[in-house]
Amino acid sequence: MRQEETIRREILEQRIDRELEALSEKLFGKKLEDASDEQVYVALLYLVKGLEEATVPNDGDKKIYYISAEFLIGKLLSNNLINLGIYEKVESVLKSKGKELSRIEEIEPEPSLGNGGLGRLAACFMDSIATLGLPGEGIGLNYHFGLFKQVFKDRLQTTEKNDWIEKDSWLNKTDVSFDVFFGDRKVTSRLYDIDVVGYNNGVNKLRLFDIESVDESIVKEGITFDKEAIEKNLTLFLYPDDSDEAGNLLRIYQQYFMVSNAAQLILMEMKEKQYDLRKMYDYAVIQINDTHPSMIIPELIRILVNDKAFTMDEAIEVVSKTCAYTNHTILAEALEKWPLSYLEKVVPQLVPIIKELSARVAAKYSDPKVQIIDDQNRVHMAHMDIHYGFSVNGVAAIHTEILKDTELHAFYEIYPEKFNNKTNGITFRRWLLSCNRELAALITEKIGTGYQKDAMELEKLLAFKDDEEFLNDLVKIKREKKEALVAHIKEHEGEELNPDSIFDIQIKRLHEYKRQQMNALYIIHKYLEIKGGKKPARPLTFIFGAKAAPAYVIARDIIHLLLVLQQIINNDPDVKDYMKVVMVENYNVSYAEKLIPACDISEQISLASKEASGTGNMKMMLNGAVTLGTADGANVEIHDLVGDDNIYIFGENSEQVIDHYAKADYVSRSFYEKSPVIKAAVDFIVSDQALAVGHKENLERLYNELLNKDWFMTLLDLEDYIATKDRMFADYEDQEKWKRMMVVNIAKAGFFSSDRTIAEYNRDIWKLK
Ligand code: CR6
Repeated sequence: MRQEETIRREILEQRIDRELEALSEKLFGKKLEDASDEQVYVALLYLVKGLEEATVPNDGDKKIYYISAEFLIGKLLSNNLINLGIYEKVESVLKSKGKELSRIEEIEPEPSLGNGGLGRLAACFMDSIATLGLPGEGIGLNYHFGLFKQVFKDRLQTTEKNDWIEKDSWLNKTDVSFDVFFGDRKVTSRLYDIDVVGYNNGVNKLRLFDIESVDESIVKEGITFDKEAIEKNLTLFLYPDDSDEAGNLLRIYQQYFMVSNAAQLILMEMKEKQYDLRKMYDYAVIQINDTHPSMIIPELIRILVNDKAFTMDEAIEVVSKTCAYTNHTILAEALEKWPLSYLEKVVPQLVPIIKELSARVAAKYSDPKVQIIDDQNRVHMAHMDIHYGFSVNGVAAIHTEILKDTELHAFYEIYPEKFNNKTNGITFRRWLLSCNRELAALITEKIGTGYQKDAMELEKLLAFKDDEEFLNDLVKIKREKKEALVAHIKEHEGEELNPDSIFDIQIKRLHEYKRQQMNALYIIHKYLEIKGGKKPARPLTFIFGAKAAPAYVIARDIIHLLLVLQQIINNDPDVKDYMKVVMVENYNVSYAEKLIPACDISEQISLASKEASGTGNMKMMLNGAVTLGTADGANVEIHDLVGDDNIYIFGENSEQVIDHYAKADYVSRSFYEKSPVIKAAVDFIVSDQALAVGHKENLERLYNELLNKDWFMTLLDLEDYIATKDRMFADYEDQEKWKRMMVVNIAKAGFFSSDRTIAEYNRDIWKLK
């Protein structure tokens, strides 16, 4: 089989040239060399799709269905060329026709099907499931405008629709269509598939449901639209604004649409294969990614009881043995609790089932903490998942421990056997082989290609820790990547950066717990120091990328502050040669692919206990950045792997933080009053200088929030953060030391391959052949 595969691929490689010519002729009536870059892109799209179709699908008796509201897949062309093993060949064929593959890659629009880490994780998992040859599918929705596109106006975040679907795209329209019934209406779905090709292995599918009646034209200014026109708006946006009831209902409509289609698809496939529904768990495992797909549980139970002659007991047993739940956060706000009255409006058919599930729990356990329906008639989706699924996993070691000891402790007491940890991972295909081809080539030159299949082999790099030539090559590549980023930022943001400066990068969703505001206070502190005559040893560049949820006011205020600082600092003749600040517009996967290889210092500074895992931390480490972080999420595991000498950990730990919450003894104002450094930085937010550039309303609100509330304890760790970051900048000047830290970080990153994560999911939860 494998040999056959290799021969087939070789023949295909020889034919790429001819096939591309033929496609160009057929599609555009032109020779490839005369085609425009846009046309070459389309020809490549069809070439790759044809090759994927010819690849053997992963098959087996049991299949994993990974249901998720988000799949942040990023652009697919270069990734798929790499996974098919034909990137170099295509590149050289194009070169011979005067075409540049890297320019053509830019033409592809980025699918806007996700929001942050959870969605990108789902995409990395799709890659690893296919690569490990496991039969599996992702199931989600085909949002036409996805998450919003971020546009800065007057130093404020504004939102526009992100129009990503083109006539020629990776989406394949299928003939699968289902009826989905809501209480008061019915919609008809249409399934679109995207092929997910593994690295030198079989293909799986990402299955995205849409509605036939969707109407893009109802979106008016920005991202506003009639939230009640479900037949038209259902698949327009990911996470529509939920600040009013209509928005909440729309989210429930979307979630039910997703799980109703998923259930029908799974049952259809089981029927086709003539599987015994009473042994559903032998053929299917459903991974519920966060709580958005939780209604799959009552929906499957409903179908089994109503249409398949199961008793309630039988249906509950079969479904509970099929479904597993992943928790991605301990933040209460992110754990969904739907008012029963909303569910009655949207999915009345599920309400009796949910009530029955809840009653069974109530009959057995009196603890209010474990109830599904609480005393305010809200349905706790995660609680339903835990009672009626067979596995509950956290996404990093410390996160799972916090779930067991604190957040979900009452559940852990009942079901200790259900709890397990699966530390997140990233696909090295996209986050090394594709985004940093030069580094991948250097690694291959030293240790061969084995690490591409077994990431733990990266440890072999440790043998080159004192190899001057290797260290210098490493630094050279970092420098080239910084130059490339400088050019990109110049073109897209209009800011001029210095590639000789230290690149300190914080890229992730904007949230107070992630503490971009603490980084901003550091920047103010540094600015004031330079104004006072204290120059840094080397210029510093602070780069941010982040979108704020449109309804999250303080998060938008923090973006405003960052843009105000960018304006002030980058235009101050006393300072701009020593430091610069850039907040990039519309941060997304494609931008991440440019930022991560150029990063020197990886900012992972969440309030300890709050970041379930983080995955950007892993991507930056793999690309030779050194982490500046709190003992939170996967930072803890990075620390364990690289040791004290190759990471900078600061701030209070999760036990101390959890203790502050328990005792309610954190008072931000006392930190402000105690420390002149903190006071000066915080006061700057509402100084005349800041107000001359920014908006009073936003800056004052943020200032007051920091002084009077500061729920995520920014000021708690600020002094330690400043001291640690300063020490890090000083250590950067010892380049012999820094280069070795880079090597250790790359060499120890193997553990964070999503191939390892998926192998663990399969070993402990899915148990596929
Ligand atoms: N925001 C966590 O916060 C984790 C990812 C993926 C998050 C983050 O620490 O790495 O999930 N949680 O597990 C949620 O989305 C609820 C995230 O992306």
